[in-house]
Amino acid sequence: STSPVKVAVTGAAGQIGYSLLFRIASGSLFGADTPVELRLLEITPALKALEGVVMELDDCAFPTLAGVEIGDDPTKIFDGVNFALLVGARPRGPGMERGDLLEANGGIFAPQGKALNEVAADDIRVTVTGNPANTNALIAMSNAPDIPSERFSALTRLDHNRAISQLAAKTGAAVTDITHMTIWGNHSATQYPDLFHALVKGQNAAELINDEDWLANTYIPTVAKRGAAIIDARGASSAASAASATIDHARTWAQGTPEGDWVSMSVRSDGSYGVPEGLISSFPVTVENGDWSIVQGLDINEFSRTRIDASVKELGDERDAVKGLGLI
Ligand code: NAX
Repeated sequence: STSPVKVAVTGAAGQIGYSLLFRIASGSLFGADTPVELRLLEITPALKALEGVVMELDDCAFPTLAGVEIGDDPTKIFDGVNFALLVGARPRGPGMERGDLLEANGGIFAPQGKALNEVAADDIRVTVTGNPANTNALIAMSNAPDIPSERFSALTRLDHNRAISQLAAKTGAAVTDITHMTIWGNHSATQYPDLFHALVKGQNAAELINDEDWLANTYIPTVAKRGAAIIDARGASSAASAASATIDHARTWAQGTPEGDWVSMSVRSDGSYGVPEGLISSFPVTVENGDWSIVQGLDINEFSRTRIDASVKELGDERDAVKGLGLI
């Protein structure tokens, strides 16, 4: 039998955690033949609630769940972990400025980066879901100098999945008919879902729809503001879909992209497509043998250029702000 994959989840007692843990434990991430050990990190006041979640995990009697450890000390919980899903973050409170938000999250992601650097397994792969995800990933990466920077990523797979779903609805296609979707930039309202390279049954999506007004004024805002629409409807932010996207992201990273397609991941820019080197920005990527590469050579038209640049500028501003705060 194979030894268990150790998966750390932070913010494990939160909404996303409540969906994510059961998916991982049931084998959705690594398959039915790979045992997993869960390492769950929470802040001290949430540990009691987390104990309740662990009782429910026990009660599922998942054959793939080899063990669960919980705690509030990242250097203990991250010890030997192969995957870290950093979900717990500080939400923006009333009257909180962006600088306060970045600082509060720096207080979480800088120490977590340091702890991963110290104790994680050599093959550690880190995915940041907690917002502001891209900049939190940048902070964690910058505080983990011994971990190769390509092992850090932020989640834009939920945006990617939303973009596929909205395009499928518009064209009457199945989600499985859609390939080559890309989210560029930041996981924020400035993100840019790109239909100029997406294909619907092999046909170029932008050409098929041939309606720039719909693209600019309906499609892009619907995808980018989907999170807010869900809060309006549900009275709580997206959780099950965010958990599902986190699974998709980590599974793709472990198992690779299908031949002839790509996915969106926020990863460290090497300067591709004019995105300044070092920013954690969303790109089209392929994954092979656990390593991602940014898809090269795509033509970027004027419509796309303006929108990619605007989102990347926001990432640059966030980087400057956390640099100013001494977090990176
Ligand atoms: P919840 O507030 O339900 O849960 C967050 C949990 O994190 C809480 O239990 C809290 O105690 C814990 N936490 C806080 N600080 C911690 C620390 N230092 N160490 C460990 N745990 C800590 O939020 P939830 O709805 O689960 O969302 C979690 C994060 O995901 C938020 O930042 C949210 O904005 C972000 N999202 C990101 C998405 C994406 O696509 N990248 C989409 C969904 C979601 O909005």
